Amino acid sequence: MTIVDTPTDAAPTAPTGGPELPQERRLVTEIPGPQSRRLLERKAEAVAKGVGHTIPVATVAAGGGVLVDADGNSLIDLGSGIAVTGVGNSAPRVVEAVQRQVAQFTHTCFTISPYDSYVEVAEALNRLTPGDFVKRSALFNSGAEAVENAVKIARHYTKKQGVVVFDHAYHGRTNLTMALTAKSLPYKSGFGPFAPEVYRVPLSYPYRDELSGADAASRAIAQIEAQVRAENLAAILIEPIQGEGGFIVPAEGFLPALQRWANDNGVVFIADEVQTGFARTGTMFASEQFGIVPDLVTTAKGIAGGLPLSAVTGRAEIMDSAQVGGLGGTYGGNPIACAAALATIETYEQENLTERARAIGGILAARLNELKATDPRVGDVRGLGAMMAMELVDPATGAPDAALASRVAASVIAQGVVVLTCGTWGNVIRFLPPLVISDELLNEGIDIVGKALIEC
Ligand code: PLZ
Repeated sequence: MTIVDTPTDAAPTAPTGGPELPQERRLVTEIPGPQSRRLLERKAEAVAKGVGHTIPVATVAAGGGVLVDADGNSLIDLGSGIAVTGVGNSAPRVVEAVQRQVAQFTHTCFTISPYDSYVEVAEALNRLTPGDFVKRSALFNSGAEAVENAVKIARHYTKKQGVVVFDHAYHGRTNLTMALTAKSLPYKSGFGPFAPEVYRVPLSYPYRDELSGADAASRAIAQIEAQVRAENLAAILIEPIQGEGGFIVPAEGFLPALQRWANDNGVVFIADEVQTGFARTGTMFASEQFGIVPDLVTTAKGIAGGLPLSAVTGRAEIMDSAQVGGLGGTYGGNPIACAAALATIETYEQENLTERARAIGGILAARLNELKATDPRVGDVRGLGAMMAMELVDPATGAPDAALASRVAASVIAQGVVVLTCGTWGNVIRFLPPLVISDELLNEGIDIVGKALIEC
C-alpha cells in the first residue's frame, strides 16, 4: 500500500469505478479526510439522524476490492455494501446492461405492461433456487418487501396466520419485518406497535447453546407445538445463516429437522436468503449446503450488482395461490434492475464465483482461526464461504465484548479497511468481501484486523 502524507484540500476529480480502479489500499489523508468531513457535516444538516453510517467516508468510486473516497483514499472493501456487490461494484457486465436498458426504456410498471427481462429473471431464479419442482417468482424492491410478500403468500395459501421466527433473526425494517426481526435497538425500539401473529422460538447457536442440531430443533418444535400449534401456523421463516444477528451457523441437522416438521404439518418453510444468497457462501444458495429445500426463498442484495431488486421464489402451487393483482408494486422488477440482475447472474456463472467464494472462505477461515488460536478474546470463528465472522468475548466469562468489537472496527476503518460488525450484542466482526477481491487485498485487510486486535 501507498501512504502519501500531503493532505489535499481540493476534491480530486472522481475516478471511474469498476475493476479497473487501482487495486490497492492507499491513504492520502486521515480517515475521514477533509472532503469526507464536509459531506458528513452536510449529512448531519440534511439527512434524518436515524439514517446512520458506519464508514465515515464520502464514496466517489468503487470496484473490484476497493472503495475510493472524495479525498483520494482507497479503502479495501470487506463489506460489499452488506453482501450486495458480490460481483464487485460497477461490474462491467452490469454497467453495460444498465446503460443499454436505461437508453431503451426506464419503466412501464410490470403489472401495467410486462417486458422480457422480468420474465427472464424469474426463469433464472426458478432454475437456480433449490428444489426440482415447478416454481414461480415475483419481483420486488427490497429484502424486507420480499419477506413481507413471502409471508403474505404463505398466509394466503395455508389460510392460516401464525409466523414462527427465531432468536437473533433479522428480516427488515418495515412494520411486519420489524415484528419478525429480533433485536430491539436500533431496529424496533420506539417504532411499535408491531404486527401480530409472530412467534419467536430459540435458534441453534452451537457456540453458546452447545446443543446438537437435532436437540435444538426439538427444543424449537416443542415450543412451537406448545405456544402456537401447526393448525394456526402459516410459515416458519429462517435465515440459513443468520446475518445481522451474528453470522450464526446452526448445528448440522437443525434446519432439515425444522423443514421436515413444517412439511409434515402443512406449514410453509421459508428460507430468507437475502444475505446468504447468490454465491456468497460458496453455493448459489446456502440452503444447498444445509440439505434443505425450502418451499419459498426470499432473495435480494447480491441479486443485481447493487441495483434495488428482490424476489420471492418457490413452489408453483403456493406462489400461484394469491389472486391476480394481489402481488405487485409500482417499481417491483424495474427493467433497469432486471437488466442488472441478468448481467449479475451471468457474471456469477461465467466467472465461477461460487468457487471463488469457497476459496475466499478458505483464506478467511484459516487466518481467523490463527487469530483465535493465539487470542482467547476470539471466542468463535464461523461462517461459510465469503460470509465469515469472529465473535469477540471476555475470555474469563464468555460474555460478548461489544466495546472491543467497536474499537477494532474503528481502528481498522481508520487504516483504510471497510469492515462491519453485527450480532445481537454487537460483538461480532463480519467479513463479506466482494467475490472479485484479490487474495493480496483480502490478506492485507485481514492483517490489519489482526494487528488492530492486538493493539486494542
Ligand atoms: N433479510 C436476512 O440481511 C438486510 C440490513 C441493514 P433490505 N440486511 C441488512 C440495515 O441496517 O438495514 C436483510 C437481511 C435479511 C432481510 C433483509 C432486509 O433487506 O433490502 O434491507 O430491506
